[in-house]
Parts: sequence; C-alpha cells; structure tokens
Amino acid sequence: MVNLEIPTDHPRRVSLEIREAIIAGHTDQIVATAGLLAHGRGEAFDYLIGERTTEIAEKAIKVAVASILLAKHPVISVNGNVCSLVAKELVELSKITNAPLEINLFYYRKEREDAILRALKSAGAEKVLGTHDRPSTTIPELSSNRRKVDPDGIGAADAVVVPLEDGDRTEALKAVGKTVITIDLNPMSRTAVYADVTVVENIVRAMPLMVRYAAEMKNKSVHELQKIVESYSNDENLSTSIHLISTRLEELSRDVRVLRKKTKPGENKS
Ligand code: PTJ
Repeated sequence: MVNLEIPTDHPRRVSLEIREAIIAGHTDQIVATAGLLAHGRGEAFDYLIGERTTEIAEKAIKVAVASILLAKHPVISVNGNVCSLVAKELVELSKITNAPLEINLFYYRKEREDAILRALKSAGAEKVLGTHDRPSTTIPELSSNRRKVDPDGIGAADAVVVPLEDGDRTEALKAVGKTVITIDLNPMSRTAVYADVTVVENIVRAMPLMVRYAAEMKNKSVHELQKIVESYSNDENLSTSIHLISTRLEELSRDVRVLRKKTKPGENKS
C-alpha cells in the first residue's frame, strides 16, 4: 500500500516507491522501527553504486544461486525489511530451490512475526519455519534474539541466505560451519566481509535476478555449479565493489554537472 501519490515522471520515483513500501511495512508491523534506519543506510550505499546492477553483483548473484542449488539443506532467512520489499520473490526462490523460508527477527515481537507470516502466506508461501509455535534450538555464541532458530530450518541448514543481516549473526553462523550468502548494499559491513557470498546490490533488484537465475541454473550439473562457486573469491568481489564506488566518486568529483542530467524515472540519476 502506497500512501504518497508519486508523479510518474518524478526522477526519483523508483526510490520513493521503495521507501513507501518500507513505510507501509512499518505501519503493518512487518518492519521494525530500526528497519527504517537500516533502509536509509541502504539507500545511501545504493546512491554510491549508482542505483544499478553492476557486473560484479550479477556475477555474485550467479554464485549465490549456485551455492543454494549445491547445498543439501539451504534455508532462506526472512526479516521485516526483506519481507516488506520482496515477499513474492522470496516465495518464488524458495519454491524453485527447495529452500524453506524461516522468519528470524532481531527486534522480535510476536505481532511482527504474525504480520510477516501473513504477508508471506499471501505471497504464496505454504510452509514457513521459525514461528513461535514451532520448536526452537539456539546458535551458540550469539546473544541476540536471532540465536533462536528452527531445528528443521537454520538449525539443520548447511547454507543460509541472510539478506540485510547484522554482523554478529553472520559470524555466529560461520562459526558453526554454515555457508552464508547475503545481499547487502554496504560492501564494508561486517556481514559483507564475513559471508561466503555477498551480493552488493539492492535486494529489490537482486531478488528478481536470483529467481531468474535459479530457474535457469536449476538443471545444471553439480560439476557445472561447483565450477561457478570455485572460480569465485568473495574478497575480490568486495574489493571490486569498493573500487567501483571510489572510481565513481572520483569521476563525479571531476564533473558534478552529470548529476544534473535529465533521466527517465528509475534510471541512474548520475
Ligand atoms: O526485522 P528485524 O527485526 O530482523 O530487523 C532487521 C534489520 C534490518 C533492522 C536488522 O537486521 C538490522 O539492524 O540490520 P543492519 O545491521 O542495519 O544491517 C542492514 C544492512 O542492510 C546494512 O548494511 C544496509 O546497508 C543494508 N541494506 C539496507 N537496505 C538494503 C540493504 N541491502 C540491500 N538492499 C536493501 N534494500
């Protein structure tokens, strides 16, 4: 539900629409108040990468999908921001890759869990793990609410997709031997640097591409998928992403006039 009427020719239309989706998610109790701040941080990094899917992000997306397809028991962790922005795509990716969805919240409130469950169900999810009526186990070395996980989900997973994640949990998941795949616009966040695969991209653009590649790559052999994963270095991916930001800033610092260039709504403004 969008409260603000955004003119179709507004140069920042797409960004404003995403913001409205987060605000609506907050009104509906899906998004934590801190999730609004997390979104603002993401917006700032999206500006720095130029609000587009970079080549390096698309490569990381393919590696992320290959890692999910190779896993014996992959799980997709869902928080409030992710649910409010890409519920439909989460369900699609879960179905294509047989990776169950598990609600796992940093700022846990039962009302939020219920709202997220409703949103996922209305987006087509049949089964959702991590709800309060399910058994739970704990991830050692983690003190936040997120230490509670579903024994049939993250508890048993060999690979976990944790988009828009806080660093402590990523480190704890790594410490118990799980492969961690994340989507995070900040290539310097702790999650980004501790994960095995970091897609430096807005989740709004990343998830539809992950769904598309999952459908395309699902029938690849294990050998082909392994080749994709083995040729990848997450450190290189992060270095290139940071370099891309610094190059872009350097170019803009030489000529800011390009920032005044007229663009169509949703196109890179710079
Ligand atoms: O719903 P909850 O209770 O589990 O809480 C969720 C939030 C997001 C509030 C919680 O996990 C949190 O505080 O996360 P952080 O530590 O702020 O990390 C969120 C990361 O996601 C930051 O590095 C942001 O730059 C990044 N981010 C924000 N919006 C997007 C994003 N990355 C990709 N796409 C976005 N749209």
